[in-house]
Amino acid sequence: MQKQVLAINDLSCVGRCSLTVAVPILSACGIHASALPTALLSTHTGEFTGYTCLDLTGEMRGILDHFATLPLRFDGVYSGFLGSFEQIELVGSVIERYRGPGGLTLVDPVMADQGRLYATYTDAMAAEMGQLCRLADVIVPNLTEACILMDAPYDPEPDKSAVKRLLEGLAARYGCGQAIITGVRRDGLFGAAGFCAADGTFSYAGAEHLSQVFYGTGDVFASALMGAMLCGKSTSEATRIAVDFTHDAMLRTLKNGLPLRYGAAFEQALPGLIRALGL
Ligand code: PXL
Repeated sequence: MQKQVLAINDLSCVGRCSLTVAVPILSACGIHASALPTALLSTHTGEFTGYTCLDLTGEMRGILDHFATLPLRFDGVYSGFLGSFEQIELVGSVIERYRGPGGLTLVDPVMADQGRLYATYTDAMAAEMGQLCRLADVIVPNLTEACILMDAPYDPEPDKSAVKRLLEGLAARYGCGQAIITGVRRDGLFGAAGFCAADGTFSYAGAEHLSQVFYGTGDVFASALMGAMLCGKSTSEATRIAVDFTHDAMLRTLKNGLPLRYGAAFEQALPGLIRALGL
């Protein structure tokens, strides 16, 4: 039967990130994608000024009340950027309400990068994000977020054993079956390191490091990872597929001379993702 996923993220009208990335990528994976928008912005917040932003926490409650009247079943819930403490709590209740046996909950604890919490994030919100991670089957923090979640000092280039310790620590502390840390360098490559608690395996998938700053690539990666996992791929297979897809999207953006602030041109990389999934 076709799988159905609820993607909880903001809707930035212009600039590929959050919902404008999650919905098409999940659809390409053959999944019925539904959306719960957390905020409506004219653009994403990187490299744009003067953008509009409407918080939708109140509307989310109304949407969820309506959902409660429908015979809805989600095989997966995927959450990304959340704007307030209250919203993180609300997403926790959505996950508890909708996660079913055999379902997959993926939490991307978007809250920090480059060793620092984002300006909109308080320590209380970061702690609440930790609570949300406890409800997840899969978490995909970047290296900064992984260190915050583990109360560990930030090290931008941890060695192999430090990454393993972080991964095992995350899975143990937050009770997640799978932890994948993004933005990990290894042997001159840039990619993601994963741990699957069920079989105790570690994996790494990297690609050539691109020095340019892209926006929304974390969302491209997490969406493809979610799609691949729902298609039955293991932690290591799904991580490899998502890294290759994200890298392909970034390369296409550069090759076509497209402005980076509008995000990575993942659209023409979708056929490759579909092939990698064997669909
Ligand atoms: O994850 C990327 C992203 C999502 N949502 C908003 C953003 C960004 C990146 O800048 O600004 C609103």
